[in-house]
Amino acid sequence: MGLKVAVIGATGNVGHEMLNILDERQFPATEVVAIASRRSQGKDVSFGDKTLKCQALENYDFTGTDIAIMSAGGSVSKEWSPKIAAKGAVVIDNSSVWRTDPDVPLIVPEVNADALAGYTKKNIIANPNCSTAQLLVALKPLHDLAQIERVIVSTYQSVSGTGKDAMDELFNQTRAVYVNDPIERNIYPKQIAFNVIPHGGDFMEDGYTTEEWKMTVETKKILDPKIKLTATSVRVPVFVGHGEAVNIEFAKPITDDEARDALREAPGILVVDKREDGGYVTPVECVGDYATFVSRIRVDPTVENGLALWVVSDNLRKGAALNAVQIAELLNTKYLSKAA
Ligand code: 11C
Repeated sequence: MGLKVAVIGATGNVGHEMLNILDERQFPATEVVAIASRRSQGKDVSFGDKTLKCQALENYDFTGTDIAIMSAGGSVSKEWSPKIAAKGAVVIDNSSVWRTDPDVPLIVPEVNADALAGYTKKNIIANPNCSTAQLLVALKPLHDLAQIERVIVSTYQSVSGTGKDAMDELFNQTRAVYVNDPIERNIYPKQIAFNVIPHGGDFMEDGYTTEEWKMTVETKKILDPKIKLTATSVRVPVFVGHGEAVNIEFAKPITDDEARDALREAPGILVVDKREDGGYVTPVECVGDYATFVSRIRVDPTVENGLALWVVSDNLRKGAALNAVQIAELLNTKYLSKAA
């Protein structure tokens, strides 16, 4: 017997990919239910070759639901995850509200699958921020090899990380530049078309943004609390696919060849690293893919035991929907399997 799965936030960018990925990976569900806000009740969403009608979160009875995969934002999750969990469904939540809760495992299956066992405390599992998920898939095999001490990350984050309205803003501003119309801004504080904005999330007192802070605390919780990480999050005029320039300092010596070999063997990674024009992966090439791509692997000679690399992945997939579905798969095979 399979599972009953609810996808909450089914009309959003990530919800759409969750439904696609559940179908693509043939998740063993007997029933998949699409759930959205009351405003989207009755709206059609695609699930493989089927169409699902969205049901309103407020009216839906979660009794009998096994897994609720949620991407509906922090305030909805804060209110609804405990209510859904109390009905017996395990919630896999894509927002940031549960990630630092010590009673909620924060999981990247390729990195810390064993931590999933702790989900029974609240019946809630957190999915990391998109920029953290792809980074940690790449850091894990290198940490196993030579023990990471410090990481410096600069992100190149696509506008789909902000949501559908931000994708429209990039499209409309780009068009406006070409036809010489006034540039309208509703989502970002500065023009995003033909520009980059060194700001993701909200500003904190120390000058970092929440987007940068999340990478630090999530890396500590998922991979190793001893790792020091500093990030600069930058929004770029790309629709889908987050890039990251990463500098890593290790406790032990490591060569670029050793790093490349370890990354090639690691789950979820594709190494594309030819030292020639175009011998690396860019965001547009990773759209729709499951992999985290690693390119430009080289020694950083400015520190002892240093490496520099480029990491890119589909932020709506490994950064959100795919990671959530992988957690659901792990939950099913290790803890919930109803197989006869
Ligand atoms: C972005 N990473 O690209 C964000 C989106 O904490 O899940 C997801 C924010 C989060 O803007």
